[in-house]
Amino acid sequence: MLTQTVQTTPIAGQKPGTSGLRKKTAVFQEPNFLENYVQSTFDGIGGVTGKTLVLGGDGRFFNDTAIQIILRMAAANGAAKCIVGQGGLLSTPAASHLIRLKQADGGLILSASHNPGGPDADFGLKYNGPNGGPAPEAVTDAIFERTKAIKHYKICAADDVDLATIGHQTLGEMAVEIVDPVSDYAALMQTIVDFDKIGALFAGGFTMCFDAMHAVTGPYAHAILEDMLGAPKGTVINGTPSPDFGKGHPDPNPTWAKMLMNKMYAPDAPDFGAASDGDGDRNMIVGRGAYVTPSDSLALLTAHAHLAPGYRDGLAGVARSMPTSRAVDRVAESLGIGCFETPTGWKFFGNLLDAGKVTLCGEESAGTGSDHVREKDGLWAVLLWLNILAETQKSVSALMADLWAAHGRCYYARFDYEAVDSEKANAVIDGLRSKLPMLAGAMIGEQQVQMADEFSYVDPVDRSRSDGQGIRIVFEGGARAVFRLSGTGTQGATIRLYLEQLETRHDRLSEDPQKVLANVHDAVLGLSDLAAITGRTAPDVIT
Ligand code: VG1
Ligand code: CO
Repeated sequence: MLTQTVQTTPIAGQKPGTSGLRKKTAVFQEPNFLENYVQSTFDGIGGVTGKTLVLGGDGRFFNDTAIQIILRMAAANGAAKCIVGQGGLLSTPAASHLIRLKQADGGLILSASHNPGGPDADFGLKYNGPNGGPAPEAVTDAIFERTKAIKHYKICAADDVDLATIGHQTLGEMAVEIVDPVSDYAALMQTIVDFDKIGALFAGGFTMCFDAMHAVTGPYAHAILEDMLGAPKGTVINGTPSPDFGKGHPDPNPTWAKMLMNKMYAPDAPDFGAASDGDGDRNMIVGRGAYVTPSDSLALLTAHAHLAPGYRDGLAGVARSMPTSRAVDRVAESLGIGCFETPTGWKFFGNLLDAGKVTLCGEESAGTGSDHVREKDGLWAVLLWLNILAETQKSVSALMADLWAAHGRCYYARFDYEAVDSEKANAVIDGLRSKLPMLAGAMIGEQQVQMADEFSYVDPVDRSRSDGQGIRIVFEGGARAVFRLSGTGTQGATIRLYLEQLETRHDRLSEDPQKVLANVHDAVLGLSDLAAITGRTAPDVIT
């Protein structure tokens, strides 16, 4: 096998964001771009000589080509072994599990998650460490530094690896094992939730629709929901992964999962609906005529997790990202367990999970997970919901009504202003930052500010510090607003505005969220000058 050292020039400014590096596909396809970033990753983690890596992606356009390049580079860099999902497929949680199960040294996940795929859309690459979780900031910083200095990369000349056939092969000196992407993950799920109970639920006529959105969870959902749990064929829709996600936007929210929403709000709606994103780490939960916000879903799972075998002994604690609503805080308090508030992005949960401080964690962006892997896990959340539905024999809307009656309801919405000129987006945040010192105690519209700051996080385990994690404004009376810039977009900047309003009055628990949030919305939008600075009068997406 011929190993080549190819001279190259640094790639400017390729900083991994909230979840790895995300770019337009065409950028990843530029000569040497992927190679430079992969070599920077290998260098940034101290080389891959003798290491075992897990490799797989969500099946989007360029997935297969990129995997062959990465395999040839891993071999040239002296890796001992690569474990690859058959067909190049691995959901993000399944990759996290494989890293842990096989005690690999890390893994590379090819995905731009919920971003669309295709030649004109997005691609991404993420490195996960030996604990199965997204690289912490110290590692992504090291990778970023290498992208600025890289002068050559190593690759070998070899035929393509046969990704279709399960079993063992070699690429030069490197071993390659092609594994079934689903079986180990499915076996893990059987240790966490009660498959017999859920099977009995389906046998009793319970109906469900799972929208895989033409993305990676299709094969997982067909195998687990239909084949193992006995849900009727057709329960899973859009279940074949496609390189451009059927020209869709594989983001499980009411805007993009329209097909599922229409089914769930129709007169003959199934009992339960769910969807997952491009790489299978997100989930959307919807009952018959009842959409559940991700923040509420985290609170509900926290309240009832002990009903599933994997959590029978209770939870050590929970964690949520800062913009996620404080619904879970209220449940955690009633359970007498700790509740941690972290910056956005799953990498911040890793240390808490590793240290055994938390068992469940989640984000407002449809991410929920537990200590079974080190990523958020879409299908796991769906299965835990099913376990709870089977145990309680209640509907989704009845479970939510009970939760709100017990803890109050945190009305919640997120407004996204996408593809904003980066300078203008920064100006909005800078403007808010400059107003922070004057805000405490001030009246904004009809609302009095209790506390306003820019969120900083000190990791309770390794004391690492992350600044600039979003502007938060907390009001007297249970309202809160958060402004932050997205770290996953590929075009300009995305401003996210997160709004929350707690309601504990029992006769006000079924209001229209937008109406309840109108007050805090108008107050903070005025304060931010967002419309004046960006020229945007309405968000692109509300979730
Ligand atoms: C978004 C979400 C964040 C999530 C991240 C990765 O990040 O807000 O909660 O962890 O996507 O999710 P940002 O920086 O754009 O707000 V995934 O499913 O794309 O890996
Ligand atoms: Co995702």
